[in-house]
Parts: sequence; C-alpha cells; structure tokens
Amino acid sequence: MKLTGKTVFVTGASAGIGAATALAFAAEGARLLLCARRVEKLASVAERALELGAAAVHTFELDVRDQAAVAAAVAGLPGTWAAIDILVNNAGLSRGLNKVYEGVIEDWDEMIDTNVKGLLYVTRAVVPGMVERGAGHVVNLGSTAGEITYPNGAVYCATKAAEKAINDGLRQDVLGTPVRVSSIDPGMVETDFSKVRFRGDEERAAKVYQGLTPLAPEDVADAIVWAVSRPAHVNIAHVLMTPVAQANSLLFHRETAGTKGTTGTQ
Ligand code: 8X3
Repeated sequence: MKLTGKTVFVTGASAGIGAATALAFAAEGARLLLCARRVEKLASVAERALELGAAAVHTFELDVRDQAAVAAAVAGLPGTWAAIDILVNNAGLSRGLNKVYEGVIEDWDEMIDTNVKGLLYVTRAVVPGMVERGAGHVVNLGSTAGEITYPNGAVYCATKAAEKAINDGLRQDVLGTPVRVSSIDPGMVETDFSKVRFRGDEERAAKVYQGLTPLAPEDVADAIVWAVSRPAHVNIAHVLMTPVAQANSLLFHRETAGTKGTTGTQ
C-alpha cells in the first residue's frame, strides 16, 4: 500500500516512538495529524516532518486521558483532516517500579488512564469513521511487557496485557470490514521511557540501557510503516521485536567494563 497522501494520526507524537513514527510517515509523503500534551515539542516534530516530505501536518494539544477532549478533538477536525486512514495509538508511559503492595496509586491511575483508557477513547472516536468509509488501519503500541510480566512492573505490564486484549478484540470486532488492526510490541527502546518512569532520575534511567544496544525509536517506526504498507488484504496481527541482547521482558545480555553476563532483572 502506498502511503503518499494518506492521513496518519499519531498520538503522543512529541517524542520517542511517536515522533520517530511521525517522521517515518513524513518520509513516505503522508499527511500527519499529530497530538501530544507538550505542544512546543510537537512544533519541532512538525517542522522536521515537513522538511522530510510530509504532504501536510496538523498538530494539536491533547491529553488522551480526557475522554471529552478526545471526542471533541476528533469530531472537530477540519474537513480535510477528518478522514483518518491510519491511527497509531502510541501515547503511553510507565511510572515507577514497585511491588504491587507498595504501589503508588497516582502512578497506577496515570498508567491505566493513559495506556488503556486513553487508547480506548481515541479508538472509539476514530474507528467508526474508518468502518463507515470502508478503509483504515489501527496500529496499537504493545510491549514485551504485555507478554511476560516482570517483577515490580505488574501495573505497567497489566496495561500492556490490556492493550494486547484490546488489539485482538478490535480485530475481531471489525471483521467483515476492510479495517486492519495491528499491534507492534517492542522490548527495550531507548527513549525518555525510563526517564519518565523514574521521574527524571537520569542516572537510574541510563542504567536500564547499560551494556547492551537497545532498539531505537526509528526501529519501531520502521516496523509500523512496514505493517501498514502491506497489501490491503494482509493484516499483521502483531510484531514482537527486541534488541538482540534481549530474549524477553525478563532476560537480557549485558556487557559492561570487562564483565559480561545474562541478567534476569531490568
Ligand atoms: C517497554 C518495555 O520492558 O521496558 O514497554 O517495560 S519494558
């Protein structure tokens, strides 16, 4: 499928996988609808997208946790932007690494509200138009964390397990229409993910990626573009991708300052 002139809506497009995805679609000549909470960051992504060949870019501020705002933003899109061809449900985050019985309630709420409810709100607002027009592709961002739960990460992992269920459920619900549904499930990707998880503790965040080469956001964007550019009769259900030095969400191989080892923790 050619992506030139397709309207692609990316949530959480201001940084990381979302920004890389926007730029990858820009290079394909797509029209980009980009939203995020941080609009100032979105402006520089939009500028770069136009340089790379995006046919047009429309940005707006949106917190996917706010259902009324999501519904209003999608319903109020200018006419030329209303027909969304591809939705990339990327907005998501992790907060903290804690035992469930010591968990921080606000962190749980933020993760569940963004990764699960936010994804549902955007999907609910966008997919009816796809079904009505008889065209569309939803790409959800999953994770190795949705496959295997890791210690101290139960709630984040639960949000990604929920994403897996929603992805599979939506694919069944649109059966009989031409709408396609895919989940791209990366392991360790070097983005602000760990800085956000540890609330700006750069040292702790850097340790997550120590001694191995993580995926880059561009690697994930590449898989997203690949999934949506398959012929119209092909649906990629999910893509599980990790760095070579990661076997699953529990097992990593690290080489640091003369030592070398396979570790079972993050
Ligand atoms: C991100 C992957 O393992 O850092 O979804 O939680 S992990």
